[in-house]
Amino acid sequence: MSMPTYTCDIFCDVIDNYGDAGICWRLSRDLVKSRGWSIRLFINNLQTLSELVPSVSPHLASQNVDGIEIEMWDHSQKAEPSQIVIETFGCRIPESFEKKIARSPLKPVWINLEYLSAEDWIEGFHCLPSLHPQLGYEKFFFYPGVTKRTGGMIIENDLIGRQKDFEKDKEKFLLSLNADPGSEFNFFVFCYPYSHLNLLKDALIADGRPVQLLLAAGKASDELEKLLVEVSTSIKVVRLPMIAQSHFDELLWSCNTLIVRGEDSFTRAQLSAVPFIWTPYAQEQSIHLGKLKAFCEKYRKFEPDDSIGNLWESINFSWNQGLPEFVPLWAKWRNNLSVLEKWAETWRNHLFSLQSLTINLCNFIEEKIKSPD
Ligand code: TRH
Repeated sequence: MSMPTYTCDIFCDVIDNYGDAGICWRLSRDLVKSRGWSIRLFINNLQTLSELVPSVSPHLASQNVDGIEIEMWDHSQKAEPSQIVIETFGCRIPESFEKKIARSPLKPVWINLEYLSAEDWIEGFHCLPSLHPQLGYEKFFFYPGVTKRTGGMIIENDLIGRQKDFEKDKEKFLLSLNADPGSEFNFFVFCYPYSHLNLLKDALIADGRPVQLLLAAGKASDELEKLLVEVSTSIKVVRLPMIAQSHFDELLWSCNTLIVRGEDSFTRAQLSAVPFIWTPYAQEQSIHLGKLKAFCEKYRKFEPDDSIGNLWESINFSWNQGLPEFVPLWAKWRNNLSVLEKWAETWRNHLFSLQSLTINLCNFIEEKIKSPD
């Protein structure tokens, strides 16, 4: 049965870092690839997008890459809305465009795609409409999440097949990064410059087992590398270039443990089934720790052994709060890697049972198109 295809505008306001552009691009790609939708991406920072997608030019205000029409944000002033308009992460789309949505003969379905959270309250808000105060037009909130009553996460159809196929290319991939393919423990680190890097250094030294650190491009890795310069030879440091987003999963699949951050690398870590430690984006009043706690509660339901659950929880909190327990916990983490791997796999199966956010979002939108009220 062929699926209906639609035209769709996605608005991306890059606030900082890579997550906003990263998620908008991932969604755009998946809607084109799996649904054949025509996507027009309005974005206000081509530089950031071009770092994730090297075939994007940071200088071309209009361009088509991988079947996606990319337009500078301001071009929306002269554009008419598509059948579907997705604003991301509560970015306020230009008022003139909002007015055009309300007037459009296409009666666009207007979605606000929110940030991922494991907090319970999002279930109550997922798919709820909100009426624009002046225009009286409905916008629907769509929440990515980790439970059945949320939108789930973007899971590409070919993800598992790609991961299986990658096994045979792993050695070549690691060599291409100047990493040793024979290393017994590959540890990917992607965190923030304000992360507690000294603790990580102390933990690696105290543990003493050989480790190959694959350090993501960026300032945090510059700092960590400096800290590790005169440290024992059991720690091999590999500085990575910015890897194209299309190969980011391969990097994760090459590792035994990951430190990831924000939203998109956090979701990809979960989908890789490689044990991970999460660095949520720091927010005022420690809101991010509440998000970590909420995730932890959901995640722990999939691990029957409380001592392993405690290990995950305490290593994540000590990492994010800069507590010295992180150091002995790291050794414990390595000792329990196979159990952590099994747990990560069980969790991934759970995420698959929620279906891809792309499917859930498309089903929701198609329903709205069929029966608008
Ligand atoms: O860059 P981030 O910290 O983004 C964050 C979060 O989205 C956060 O929720 C938001 O509020 C804040 O930005 C403004 O982390 P995140 O979400 O993991 O995004 C990183 C993206 O970069 C992701 O798509 C993976 C990609 N990436 C690569 O493609 N190659 C690389 O080499 C690296 C290091 C990252």
